[in-house]
Amino acid sequence: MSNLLQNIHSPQDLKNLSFAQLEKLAGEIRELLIHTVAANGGHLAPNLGVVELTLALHKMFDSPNDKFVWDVGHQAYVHKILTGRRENFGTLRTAGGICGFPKRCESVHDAFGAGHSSTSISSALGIAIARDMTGAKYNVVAIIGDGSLTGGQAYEALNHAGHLGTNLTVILNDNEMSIAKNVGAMSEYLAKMRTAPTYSKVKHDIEYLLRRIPAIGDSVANTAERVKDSLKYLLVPGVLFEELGFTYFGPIDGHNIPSILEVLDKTKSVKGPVLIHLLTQKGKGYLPAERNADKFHGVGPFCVETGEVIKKSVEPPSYTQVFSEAIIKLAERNPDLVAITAAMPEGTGLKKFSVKFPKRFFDVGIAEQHAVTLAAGMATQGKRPVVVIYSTFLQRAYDQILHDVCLQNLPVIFMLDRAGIVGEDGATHHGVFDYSFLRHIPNMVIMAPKDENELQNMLFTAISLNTPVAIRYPRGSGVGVALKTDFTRLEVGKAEQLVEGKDLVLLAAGSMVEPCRSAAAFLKEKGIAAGVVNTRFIKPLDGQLIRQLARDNGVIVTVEDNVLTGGFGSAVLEYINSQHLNWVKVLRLGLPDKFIEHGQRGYLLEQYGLDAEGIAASVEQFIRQFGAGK
Ligand code: TPP
Repeated sequence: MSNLLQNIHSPQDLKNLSFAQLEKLAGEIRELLIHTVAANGGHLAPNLGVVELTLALHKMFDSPNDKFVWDVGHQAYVHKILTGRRENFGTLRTAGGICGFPKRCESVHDAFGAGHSSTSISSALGIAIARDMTGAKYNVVAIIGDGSLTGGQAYEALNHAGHLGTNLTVILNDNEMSIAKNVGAMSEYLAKMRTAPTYSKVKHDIEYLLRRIPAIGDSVANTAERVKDSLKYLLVPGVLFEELGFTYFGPIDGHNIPSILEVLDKTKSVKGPVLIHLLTQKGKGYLPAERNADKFHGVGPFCVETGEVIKKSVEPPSYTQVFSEAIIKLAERNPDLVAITAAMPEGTGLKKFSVKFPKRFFDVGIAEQHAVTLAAGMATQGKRPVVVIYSTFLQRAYDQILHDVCLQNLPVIFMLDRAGIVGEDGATHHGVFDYSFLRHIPNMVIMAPKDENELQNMLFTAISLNTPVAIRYPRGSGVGVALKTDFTRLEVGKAEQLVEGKDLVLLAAGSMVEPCRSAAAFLKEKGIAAGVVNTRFIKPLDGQLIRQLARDNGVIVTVEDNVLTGGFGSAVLEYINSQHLNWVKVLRLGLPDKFIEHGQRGYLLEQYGLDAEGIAASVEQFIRQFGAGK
């Protein structure tokens, strides 16, 4: 059997393929997707669902002249395969290899970069407006999932596009799933459209009725017309989008290439914005992913035959798992405790909570901003909301944290999972800005645990406080300490001295504590006595201890997996400056002022000198250059 895919080097190579060949090609692409993701991990189910759509888009349009904007961008693998990146596709998500998301610097075919959701319609509209201003002629297509359509920005953009009447195609890829089952009233509306009689059937039935009304006077006919008009609001699919100024096409089978091509062709001549509603199946063509689209949304390496995820050697439970159990225990004691997720019940560890306390659990969709202000509202009424959002996605809700929570000093607890370097998802997903974007907001308390027990104790402590609190913890396993069954309240703003050392002290934040302990051991072998402090509180800092360290050691090394700009080390420097501790020598270790690429987490930490060896090496060099002690 000939292999069609090996001859596809650019979208041009699709132009002469027949429907049958395109269908065969779809099968070959699915094979490549499954085998590559089985080896490297990645977003399998979303990509399996858009194979036909992507083929149709590249056959009908002319990228890079025509522009495709992929929402979130986790489903752009097929697009990458068809746009000159097939041969390199085996490097997907590895350091220096193909990125798992669209990236403008990777290819001219990636019209807009993404990783966070619900931005596609805005950026596509921006491109289309710019096109019209310059008098250029090309098509702009935004592809957005029904999950991403739960994000507010998508509506801001629809609202604006409908108002302007700009030529723009929005493809709604409706698979009824976000990562988990999609939630919300819009999702229910889309479901209604799926089952509602199609527009033509309704129109046909009403026209039939109208024809049968005998000519018994205008009033009956008028009434019938009015009924017809009103019925549209009940039955016609897409009326909501039509009312927003879009021409709606659908729902259409998103796995039928001829149907997609037909509708794309039709829309080319339509003036103003168009919305095409495609129905697809997440995980299509690979049974384990069809059955378990949630698990295969983003998956680690797995066995192709069985669909079983390949387990690494026995690892301690993840921070997420520890949190998942701790919040249940604490919720049993406190009936006011409620938990909120923005479309990530599984990833945040809240699934178990949702089963145990369905009335105290809220999945708001991909709506981080709403999640935060919702929590603020609940907190005014005595509830204790725990908002669990990955560090990177909380960036969205900066003003809500500032204006709705902190300004009113409301006791909302933010659990920032996946903080620090996350690994293969790369620049859009690393949670390396949170110390910087939270630290300067008044009333906020920020903690970072050194291990699993401390995570539990921090949550316990946070619930007892009457202020906003953020607790940030990394992706993956904890350090493997024996889990305590009881909780201890931590003293706010008190650090923990772990190792004494006369030459310098390593002031470590959160997941940097363990590597710092090892670094201190390496340094000891070299004759350098390094102390280690677990800072625990990034805000408020333990000023008393910093003053004492300044007096006793004279060399302070701060270590954080956050950008150095405005991060923990900056906070220590500010404190030292405010206290006029002018003699102290400070070395700040953390991430540089640039976006960190994708690659394995351990590899990236090593690259940026944040593993034990790297920390020890930087300290040794500093001591050689500037001397130890005071
Ligand atoms: N919050 C933001 C702001 N961005 C994100 N990328 C996420 C959360 C995590 N996330 C990635 S994809 C996804 C979520 C919640 C679901 C997207 O669902 P949908 O748009 O329907 O795409 P599908 O995977 O179903 O094709």
